[in-house]
Amino acid sequence: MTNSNVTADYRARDAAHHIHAFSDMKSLNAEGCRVVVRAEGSWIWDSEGNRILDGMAGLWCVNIGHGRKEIAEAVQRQMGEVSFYNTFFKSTHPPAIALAEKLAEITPPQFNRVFFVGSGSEANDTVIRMARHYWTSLGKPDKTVLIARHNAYHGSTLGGGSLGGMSSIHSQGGLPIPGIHHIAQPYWFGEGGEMSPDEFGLFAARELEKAIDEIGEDRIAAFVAEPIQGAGGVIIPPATYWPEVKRILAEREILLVADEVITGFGRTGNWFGSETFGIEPDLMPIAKGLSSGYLPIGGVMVSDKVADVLYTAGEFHHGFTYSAHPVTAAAALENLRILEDEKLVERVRNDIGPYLQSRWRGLADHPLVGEARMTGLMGALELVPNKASRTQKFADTGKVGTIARDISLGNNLVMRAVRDSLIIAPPLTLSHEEAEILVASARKTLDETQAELKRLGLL
Ligand code: PXG
Repeated sequence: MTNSNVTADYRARDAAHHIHAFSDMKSLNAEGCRVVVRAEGSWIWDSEGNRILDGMAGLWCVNIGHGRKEIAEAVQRQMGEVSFYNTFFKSTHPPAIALAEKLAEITPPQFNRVFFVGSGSEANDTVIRMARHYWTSLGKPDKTVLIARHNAYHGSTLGGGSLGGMSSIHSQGGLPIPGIHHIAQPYWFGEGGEMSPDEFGLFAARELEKAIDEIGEDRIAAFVAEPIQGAGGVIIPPATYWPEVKRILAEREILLVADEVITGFGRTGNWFGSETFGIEPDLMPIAKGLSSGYLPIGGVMVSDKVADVLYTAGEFHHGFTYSAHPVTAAAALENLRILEDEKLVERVRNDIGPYLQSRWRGLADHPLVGEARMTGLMGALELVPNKASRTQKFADTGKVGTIARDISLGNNLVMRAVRDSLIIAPPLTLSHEEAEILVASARKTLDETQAELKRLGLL
């Protein structure tokens, strides 16, 4: 069969039976989707034979790059020993023990215990139940409210989708669940108005203080936030934001939950985004980079403060069949070995991080770019109709972002569109040469997008 026949066959079968995540199936099937048939290092190949630079590391997760044989071998070894056993009924197994021990070693010092789950959404659902259970165990059952932020992403289960601040998710299936309160996000470029970034950082942090005062500290269980919002558009808070949140919480009895599902495992140039921003969370959901996406595994890191209470509170009626699944744990352990042995976190901090950041920020000179920002290896380009104005936006938000994203794919670079911004979060193994290709393709994409917008009368 020719490439196009192969693709047509795949597409027809996919269209007939497969409901995709976060997709309008009618329009997806009309258009036909990309069939990814191979992946190696920073690259994916589609069924048409295109070789495409994976600027999104799969879905913010393939930190060690695609196709590492060592993970396959570790998985095969574990399959041959114990392919599955549960951790519910007074049982454990060597990979769960070793991974929990390793996580205690590499996470910040307050974390010595982990609750395993299968995904970031499950981690955040676990956080909701665990934070409330913690306060109940301390004799404060009224502390149930979780404060999170508009435009946050914490998953798409009932709990994770409720904690997240995406109105599109809330509009379906009866979300949010009760007891979740959303406050402003620290998105200076989009919402900072006339304030300087530092002024806006303080303003956004003090929205937390205001909410606590309104709701009452005696009713609040936790503040939940991504150190940098990922799916919300790589929103890097102004330098004043996290120190002010820290001050506000230091004066109050409220748990801090740092959702490290994207920012964990080297993405920001430290093992965890909490370290990059100097925060000390009480609970820390993790997933994605824990196994570099090779197999689905996540967890909640539980600080000594919380664990010491939970351990006196009897049974926590919570868990999943695949909590600490031995094969996923073996994959995660091997992934952590690679991150450590190849010094990939240090590489993001001292080498490829600063290298790509300087090239990426160079794109700010393009007429379409209002801001080019990046921390570690997660970055965004804000596309605007008029560079001179931060407040002027394209009509019909999202249209220009989607046009640019599609042009980027045509240029063999995966970028993700969020509203009218373009996002990247490449593998931490990205080479300097690949960084140059990435930035050159992004610039070409900007040029072609500009021409297309003019053609469509949108510029
Ligand atoms: N927390 C954060 C911070 C995330 O980014 C989750 C929780 C949920 O993880 P699971 O494993 O349940 O998907 C995420 C996931 C996107 C996109 O389009 C981002 C995520 C997932 C799917 C799509 O940017 N992040």
